[in-house]
Amino acid sequence: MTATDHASSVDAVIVGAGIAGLYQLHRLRGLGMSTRVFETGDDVGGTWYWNRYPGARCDVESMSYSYSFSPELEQEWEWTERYPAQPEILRYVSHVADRFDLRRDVTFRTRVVSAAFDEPAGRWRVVTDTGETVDARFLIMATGCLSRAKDIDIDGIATFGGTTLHTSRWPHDGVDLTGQRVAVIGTGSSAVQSIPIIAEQAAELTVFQRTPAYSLAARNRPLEPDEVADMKAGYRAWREAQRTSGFGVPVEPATQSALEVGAEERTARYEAGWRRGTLVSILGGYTDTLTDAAANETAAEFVRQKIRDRVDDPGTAELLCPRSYPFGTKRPCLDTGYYETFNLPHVSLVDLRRTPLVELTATGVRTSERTHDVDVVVFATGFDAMTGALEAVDIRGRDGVLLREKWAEGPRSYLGLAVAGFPNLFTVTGPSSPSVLSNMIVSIEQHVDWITDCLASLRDRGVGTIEASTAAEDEWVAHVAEVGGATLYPTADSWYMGSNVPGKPRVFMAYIGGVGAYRELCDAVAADGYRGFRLDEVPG
Ligand code: N01
Repeated sequence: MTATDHASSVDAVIVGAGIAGLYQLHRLRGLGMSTRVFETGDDVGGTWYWNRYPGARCDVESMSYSYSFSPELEQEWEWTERYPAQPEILRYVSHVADRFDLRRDVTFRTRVVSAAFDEPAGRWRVVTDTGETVDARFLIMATGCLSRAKDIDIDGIATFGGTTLHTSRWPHDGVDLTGQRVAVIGTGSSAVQSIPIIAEQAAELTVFQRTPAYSLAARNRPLEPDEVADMKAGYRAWREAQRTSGFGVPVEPATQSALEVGAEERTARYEAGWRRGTLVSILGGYTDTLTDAAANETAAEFVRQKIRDRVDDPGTAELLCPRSYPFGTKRPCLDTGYYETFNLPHVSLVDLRRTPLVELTATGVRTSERTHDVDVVVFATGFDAMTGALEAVDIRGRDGVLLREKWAEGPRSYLGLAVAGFPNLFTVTGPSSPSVLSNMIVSIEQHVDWITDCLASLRDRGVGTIEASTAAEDEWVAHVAEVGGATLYPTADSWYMGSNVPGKPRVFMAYIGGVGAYRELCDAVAADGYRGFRLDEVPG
């Protein structure tokens, strides 16, 4: 226990003890700030605490998807696989919490339900579901981009007599599906990873697909001691390259349009990308894959051919081939044996575009064609991404304005870090920052470092409140839309666009200007005396 454990007045409240919240706590401790962290789960880990479905694994390589702030931590932690599985990531986060003694400032099993800015005092009043009220000068939301499951918009769930599971809330003790007839609804990353493992156990597996994914073979494997040693020897340069890259993953920058080379040369390049087995290895092959529909189609068709090569039945292969949106504009997946699973005799695919899902019945899943009787339904139906976890908290800024209402037409934020009318509120990897379009840990560290430097600077200058101006926010929102509008992203119905959640405004919610360029912009804002922010002295 420390002095801040039960303090009801602190310098900062952090919401969430995932990768972002823990690092923010560590940095604020470095400033000597009293801090309380509230976390709904009963331990650290955030996304990786909750998403325990079979096969859950990161699709960024482990040695890149890890904190860079401590060279000692980097050297002592041993990743075992190229792409880390959820239990290994959770062990890592837990190790970090132990190593930096972070748990003592975290209140677990506690959800922040509301936060209101007290204007005269210049402080946030934060209320939890355990009835505690804490007041804090700064409120830092580290609630994650994909942490709030979207409400399941399927009728009849209460009628179903079997077991229902959601990939993002998988029981901690696991589930034995041996001998069961299982339905999986959805074919995004969570489904693509879990389906091969579920198929190993289930007696029958039926996959209900509305929109096929573009999935690439992950080529996961154990890490070799030599490559780990090489990476560790060159870690500083690698981290620097991550920070200045486009997606937080260093790649050789493309120099040519996909359309200015011949088909043979293009296929050879895609093939090389395919063999590397990373999310960006095909997408990053040419300059215009994400901006020109014809260029994109060359990559999309390459990936479709790989799907056909992996699936025995030509009809099933065609159903699994995405056609309704450009490659990369919904987040692509990395898989281990996903398409091959459909070659198994007990696995079948239902095309919900042809026979829409009507409802769950007492015995199974009813489509417009028939009822599929099952024992278990797995919802892999995704998240209310980017804004969902922030809007779930009743956050009220100046004049009692509710964040959720301010964002009714889509999120408005300055740099994805701060919101006009909400002084001293920071959103780590908030909407309109690179966040989900990057290696999340690179973007988390960049935001946390920026926020920490900002708070240190405010303290040095005797500043009590910092608030984004409406003009700076408007300009940033327009810039994010302009940069996004120059790409193919807005042409897809994706969770990037909010269009997976009925009624959610259709807005491209991430900044595609690139991790390196964005960092420079944020640093320039700070160097310019926090341009676009209003700074006021401590009230009273
Ligand atoms: O969710 P999703 P996810 N009836 O939204 C379908 C990250 N992640 O949990 O596309 C029928 O991608 C929906 O169909 P449609 C990663 O960023 C990372 O899989 O809306 N189907 C879709 O197929 C990822 O992108 C990792 O037509 C319904 C699926 O459900 C993000 O999290 C692993 C439906 C949802 O796919 C989200 O992934 C896992 C309905 N009513 C996740 N509602 C790694 O690091 C939804 N669907 C590897």
